[in-house]
Amino acid sequence: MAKPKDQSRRDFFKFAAGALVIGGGVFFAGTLGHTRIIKQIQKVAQKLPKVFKRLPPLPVDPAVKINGLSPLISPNKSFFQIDTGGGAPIIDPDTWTLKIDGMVKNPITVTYKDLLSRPLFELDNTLSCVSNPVGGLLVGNARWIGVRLDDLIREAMPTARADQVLASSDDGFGAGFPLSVLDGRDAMIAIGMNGEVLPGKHGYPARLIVPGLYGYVSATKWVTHIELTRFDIKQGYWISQGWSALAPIKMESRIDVPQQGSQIAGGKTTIAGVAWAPDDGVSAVEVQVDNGEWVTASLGPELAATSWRQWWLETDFNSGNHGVTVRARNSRGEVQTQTPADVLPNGAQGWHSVNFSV
Ligand SMILES: Nc1nc2c(c(=O)[nH]1)N[C@H]1C(S)=C(S)[C@@H](COP(=O)(O)O)O[C@H]1N2
Ligand SMILES: [Mo]
Repeated sequence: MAKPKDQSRRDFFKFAAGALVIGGGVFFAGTLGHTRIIKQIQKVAQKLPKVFKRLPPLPVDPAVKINGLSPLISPNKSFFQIDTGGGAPIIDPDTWTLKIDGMVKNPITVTYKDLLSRPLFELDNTLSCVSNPVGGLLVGNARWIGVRLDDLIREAMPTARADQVLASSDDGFGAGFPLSVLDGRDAMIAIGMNGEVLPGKHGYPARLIVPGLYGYVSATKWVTHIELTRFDIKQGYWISQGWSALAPIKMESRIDVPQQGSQIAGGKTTIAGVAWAPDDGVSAVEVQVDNGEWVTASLGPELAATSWRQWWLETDFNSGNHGVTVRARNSRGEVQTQTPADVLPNGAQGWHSVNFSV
């Protein structure tokens, strides 16, 4: 899969980051000291250059008016974080390189400066972890800034044998997806996130973002190597542990408010949350209150088909116990799958419900 680990360096990072690895390889943020080192490195790093292809400014966020609703854009500082361990490595952008090789006719190596001098574009994209349970918080929406991945791969000229793009970092992580996924969608090597230089914990100096795919098969942070290879030869980090090699993000919807088990005041109540259906986009969200008829919710702005949408519905509740369920529809009219599925092997599915009392 990935390159051999440099153990002494890894140990240093573990020490520096006060690493804490908890079940399933989920890593929780490093200590202040570590964050400070990363910040110092980022300070000397270049500011983000002009973006070649800007998106229109963000619309007014409905979350400003709806208490408890997820913001349209997840802030960098609270964006969910998943690492196999070790936390953010300390990478000097002046010596960092990204190699693209393997089954290619023209292997290339790019520096951070090379990346910054290419045409940068913005992408509104929801990233989900495959380990996100129905109703879970391991999903976030950001305006990413980067260079087109398909352009770079094209320059490397993959041979006919290659069927996988396998991207790895020096800490032993690797994530692979079909070469055929580069079908014109806006996959990128990201160097910016929500108007800032990519934060250390989210992959500084560069990471991959591939719209429509779960992070473990696509979103390699601190990426240093992209190898064109074959699925029947090599696979990403999580694949040998029972997770699917192919992993498109499933259509899901989540209720943010009211929260499960909460007690709310009676009268007019806003039920609200987010829904995502990568590739096709969310075209409708429906809400069922106390096993009644499904009611169509109001929808927030659609930044892109690959971006989540906020939804909300005002309802009157009398005192007592209540239950609410949500489901999304994509632009092809398909309804989010009701049959529950566990996160293993390729992502949770099912309708999110909450119970609360008035
Ligand atoms: N180098 C590296 N990249 C990685 C991972 C990792 O453990 N190491 N985790 C992946 C997984 S499982 C997910 S869901 C996303 C999460 O990205 P985030 O931490 O920026 O939210 O990063 C992906 N990229
Ligand atoms: Mo993940």
